[in-house]
Amino acid sequence: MVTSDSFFGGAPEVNASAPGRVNLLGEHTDYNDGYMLPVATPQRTTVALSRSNDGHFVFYSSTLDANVTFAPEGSAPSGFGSYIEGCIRLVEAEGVQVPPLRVWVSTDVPVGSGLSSSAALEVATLRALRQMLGFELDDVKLARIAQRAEIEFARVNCGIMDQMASSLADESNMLFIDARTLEHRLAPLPPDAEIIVIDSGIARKLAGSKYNERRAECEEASRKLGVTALRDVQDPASVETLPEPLRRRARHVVQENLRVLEAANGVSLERFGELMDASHFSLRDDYEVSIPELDELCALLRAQEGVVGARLTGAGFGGACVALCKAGYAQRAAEAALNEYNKNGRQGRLLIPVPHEGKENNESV
Ligand code: NG1
Repeated sequence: MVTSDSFFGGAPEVNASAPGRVNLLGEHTDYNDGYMLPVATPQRTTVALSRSNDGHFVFYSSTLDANVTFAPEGSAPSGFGSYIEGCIRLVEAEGVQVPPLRVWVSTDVPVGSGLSSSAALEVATLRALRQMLGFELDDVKLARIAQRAEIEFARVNCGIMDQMASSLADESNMLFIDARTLEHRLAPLPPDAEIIVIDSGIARKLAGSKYNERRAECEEASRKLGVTALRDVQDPASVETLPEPLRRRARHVVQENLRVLEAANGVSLERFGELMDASHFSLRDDYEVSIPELDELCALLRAQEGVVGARLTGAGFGGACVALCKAGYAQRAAEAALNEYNKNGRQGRLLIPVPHEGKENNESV
């Protein structure tokens, strides 16, 4: 592994960082122009930059111990370099001259667990570029460019939630986001709340193809209902006229938006938990993006003292579960749920609260 000091031969010109995100409520709503409530993760991605003196772009990821080098007229191969190159090319498209750079990346946001390590990389890269080159870029525009980098360069057809959260959320408040207008505001977590996130250890194999299938179903449901997007459905009962499976897909999105709006206005911890449970059951039964392992993990979390609600978080088909509990209960509840879940050789691991340094993630259980 190459340290930042040895990569740059001293200190870099600039250093910036950005968090991952965990979505508490509002799943599969962003591409339906709807609402969501993510918080920032304590884990962050750091990007350091200096001008390159050999005329080439050189990217190094200390997490992957991987290198990418290309000439200014060339491009990065697919992989972590394409997210960084995407940010650079889109900043150039805004009229900013970007010189060849050396870029050093390091992250403790878990990759592939649904905490948006890609958005953290994009947002940290754009923050570092803004700091080095001194151009004007507000945090919402920054999130939009980060999303375009993901869609156009990493070829992932994502909504705007991840980049908005990484750019604007913090750890102690939820960020209410309206995906259509990009209006956003910080909303306090319910009083005395603590967050648990556990990776199920199941890779999100079908996430890509099924994600696109769900998006297409939502678009078809909107067409049949005569609305621009499911966010525009005024009468929740109107979705009941749709043919299956569109009826259940649309019902999830419409009800999920209502849950977010209720939670964003301030509810008790217990009510927030009920809304999370309802979200999970809707994702499982109506949206059909859960798997038995996520259902089991959520049930185990719900059974622990102090836990008020649990749901899958992210696209589904694997990845992580998020739970909310009373302050002071998170560590014990997470460890007990994980212990039970990991019987029979499963590879679940604690992501939040962040396991103590020096320990393997699941050594604490
Ligand atoms: P995850 O599964 O956390 O990557 C994906 C989308 C989000 C959103 C959620 C479902 C990507 C990169 N992100 O999140 O925009 O649509 O699913 O709510 O695909």
